[in-house]
Amino acid sequence: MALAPSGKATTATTLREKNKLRTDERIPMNRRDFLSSAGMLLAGQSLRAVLSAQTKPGDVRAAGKADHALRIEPCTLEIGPGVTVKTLAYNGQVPGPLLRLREGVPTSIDVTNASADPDIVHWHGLAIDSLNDGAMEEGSPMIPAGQTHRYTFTPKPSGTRWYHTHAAAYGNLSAGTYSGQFGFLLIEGRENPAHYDQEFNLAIHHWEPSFVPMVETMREQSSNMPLTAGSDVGYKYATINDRMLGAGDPIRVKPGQRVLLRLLNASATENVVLALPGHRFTVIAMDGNPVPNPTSVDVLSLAVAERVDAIVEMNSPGVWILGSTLEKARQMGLGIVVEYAGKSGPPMWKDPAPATWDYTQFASANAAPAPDGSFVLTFRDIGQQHGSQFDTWTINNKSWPEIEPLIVSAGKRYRLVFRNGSGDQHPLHLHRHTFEVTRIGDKHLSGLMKDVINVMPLGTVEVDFVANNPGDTLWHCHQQLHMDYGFMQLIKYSA
Ligand SMILES: [Cu+2]
Repeated sequence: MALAPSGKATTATTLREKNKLRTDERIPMNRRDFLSSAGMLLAGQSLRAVLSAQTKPGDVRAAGKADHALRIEPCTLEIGPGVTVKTLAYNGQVPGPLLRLREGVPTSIDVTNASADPDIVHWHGLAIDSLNDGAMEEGSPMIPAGQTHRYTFTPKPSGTRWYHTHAAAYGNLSAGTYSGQFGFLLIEGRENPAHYDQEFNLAIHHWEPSFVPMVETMREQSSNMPLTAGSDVGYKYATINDRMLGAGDPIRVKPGQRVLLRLLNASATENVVLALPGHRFTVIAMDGNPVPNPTSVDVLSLAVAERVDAIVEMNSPGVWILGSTLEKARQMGLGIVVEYAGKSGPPMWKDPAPATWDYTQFASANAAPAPDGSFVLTFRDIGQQHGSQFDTWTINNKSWPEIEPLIVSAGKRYRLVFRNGSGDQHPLHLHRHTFEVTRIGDKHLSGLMKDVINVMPLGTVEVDFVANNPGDTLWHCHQQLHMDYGFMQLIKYSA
């Protein structure tokens, strides 16, 4: 079991002090310094001094207009009748503006940080350089409050990517990926792999997070729902795009249409399981990459940061709910209405047959090539450290930032053997590279190219990547609580 016996109860004082520190210091959210400072305050140095020494100025260029512009700014969303949330978002909308870029065509994006804290944008799923990737651990600069930074890169590979903040949150549940800072980033290649009549981009998010001290009890009760992530944070509301179930426009379809759904789990911490009664999803791409074996399923699972492109044949006229398979989650808002032309009435839901999510069904069963080298990475929960209200995570008994990088040589193929020694699920993300999933438990597979893989409790998963994009590369758990508390590591290229 992942949980420390001491439990999750945190005093209001601890939380207030933590938030006070963050508010008063107005410091850049630098994980390395924050953690080492919080853990073992360096004698004679203020936290501010320690942190500001590491700050890089934003790269502001007055000359020339960028191809795209994003503004990080506060916004208030009415996600349902009488339900409003205040958050930070891009250009005052959730999701942020849809960015459609051409594969291989250089682009520039100005990001203005009109929030009160330093921030950073990560271009998730791109083979991009370390300085523009948007992870400060790799050397990308934080954007100071009030400044504009220009990202320049040549987008590749094609597919459903996304962009989001890569700032840490720690105990501040309005920061990082708890906020509305996410958007679709579609990289268009030469060929469109599927034909369809309509397309919809659907981003899932959870809102109004709060600490959930009784998480052990909750996990026990949900033990028959193995696809639901446990976490130490609970939420009041959930949305698809910016609306709770029933509060926004429905997805309007006609019988016989083929509809492409691009689904993105932009939740900070929650994995989700979705169904559309009366219909099946033909999964054609995962994390934006075409799958070797497109397969139809009744139920889709998306761990944090995962994407699924699915074709739905609209052959069951009516008014339906596309939503979470958990009733409680649908009541929180996790769903959207699908309405056929000429049909009306309350949307219908039917529980799907119990299903286990199986990545291997979308892959090839052929063996993947042998790697040139392997890294065995075992992760555990070591309980609360340094008075934190959240558990700290280790990779081979070390936590970020006190963890040595993995060293790779350009051109070689490496296998990452992920061994989950905990009772939590972990959606693991590799930056700047795409990996090939080569083993899930006892099953060997190939051809399934992803940038996030969910590792089940006590499970083992292997992924291979080719070291073909020199520069510092981060891999981490995308569950915000886990990445904030130790669960990340750099990969460095040898000179
Ligand atoms: Cu994790």
